Amino acid sequence: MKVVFALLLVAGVSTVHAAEPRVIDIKLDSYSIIPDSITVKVNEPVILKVSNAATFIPHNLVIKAPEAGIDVKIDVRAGKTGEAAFTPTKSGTYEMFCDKTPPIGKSHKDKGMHGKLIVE
Ligand SMILES: [Cu+2]
Repeated sequence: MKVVFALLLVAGVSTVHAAEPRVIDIKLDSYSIIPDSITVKVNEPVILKVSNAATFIPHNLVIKAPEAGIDVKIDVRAGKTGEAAFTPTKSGTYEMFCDKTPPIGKSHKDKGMHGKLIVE
């Protein structure tokens, strides 16, 4: 009897957690974001696992779309990995980029560190 109850409980819990976050791996390098386009769904929880493949240059990933429930800014030192979580609430195409800018020269974004997040 106890076993049956436990099984029902497990089934119930897995139904409640139907919206498991989708984990997406993103690689930052000097000077690219790979992949440079990711597609997610409205109301689908997302976890971005962001790794920095550079040897010593720090990078970050910025996606600013508060109107769509997305407000990401994650700094990742060379060789490290970080995570950012969000749940998009509105469809559209939003820019993602690295906002690092050296005192001299072009910003990382201008050097190629940009891409798009598509919410369907
Ligand atoms: Cu950068």
